[in-house]
Amino acid sequence: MITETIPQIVYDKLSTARVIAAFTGAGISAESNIPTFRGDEGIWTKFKPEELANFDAFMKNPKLVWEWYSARKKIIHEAQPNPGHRALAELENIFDEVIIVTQNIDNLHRRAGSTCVHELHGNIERNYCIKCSKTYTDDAILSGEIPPKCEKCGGLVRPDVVWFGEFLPQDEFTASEEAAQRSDVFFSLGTSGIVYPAASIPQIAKYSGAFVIEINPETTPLTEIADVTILGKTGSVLPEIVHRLRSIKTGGKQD
Ligand code: BJW
Ligand code: ZN
Repeated sequence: MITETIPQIVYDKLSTARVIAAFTGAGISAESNIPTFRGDEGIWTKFKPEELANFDAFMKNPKLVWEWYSARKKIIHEAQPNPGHRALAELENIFDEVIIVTQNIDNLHRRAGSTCVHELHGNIERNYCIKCSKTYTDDAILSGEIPPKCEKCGGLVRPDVVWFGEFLPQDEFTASEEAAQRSDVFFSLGTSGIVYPAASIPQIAKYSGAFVIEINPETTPLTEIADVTILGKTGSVLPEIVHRLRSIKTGGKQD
């Protein structure tokens, strides 16, 4: 079902659910003014992913890649969680278990208060040396020369994010697969659903029997497997769901 309003079945399924999983992409942070990747406003209309988001590009031109990441670190550092992030964090007060599986590198779910977050594509606030793996905070990196060099071995330091052609962190991916398998209701939120293997997570949820709810202003390849696609922004739709759900759980005393 594709709809612009929230159908009753969403509340019916949530009312009996115990384990909730939410798979998120750049769209959930768009309302925090962090640009998405694809689409008219996406950063990849201006920058080519093959020139910036892979290891060969980094080795060929570390300064260019680092300038791009430094600018994005600044935007993300200054961003605040929006009502969509906060509504997901709020779900922890309603359900036994809420697991966030995110493709985002911006840390906004944790900053909004979510306590169980699996990051499939890394975290832009972390950095590590490509030679000896020593880790660095942003404070240590952004105050020095660009591209940064490791103080221990002189190797190049890179942001701890997953580029094209690189493996996803195995433990995070396994935990995400398990969350998808165990969830009663699974949300797919603000993602184009075209980057693999991350995009296989909603499919695992669907084939494991979860009720899949997609929220996105546009349909995506994941619309095909979603039980309900709500065409809208996560920053408006999620708070509405949470508000109504709280009211149902408290027997209408909140309305
Ligand atoms: C809103 C909204 C609002 C807007 N509310 N919604 C051919 C076929 C299949 C696979 C491949 C292939 N060729 C290569 C591959 C593999 C490749 C891949 O999937 N490529 C496809 C793009 C074709 N994958 C990989 O390389 C992965 N690794 C891998 O496969 O390893 C195995 C391997 C190892 C060795 C050799 C070969 C294979 C790694 C993928 C890493 C992705 N990394 C990035 C960059 C992270 C770092 C950084 O940020 O700089 O991760 S790419 C980028 O895309 C980022 C995102 O996490 C990811 C997904 O994007 P997302 O989140 O979906 O954002 P958008 O912009 O696409 O969509 C936003 C959505 O929000 C839209 O739908 C809007 O409508 C919506 N929206 N406002 C709700 N308010
Ligand atoms: Zn080093």
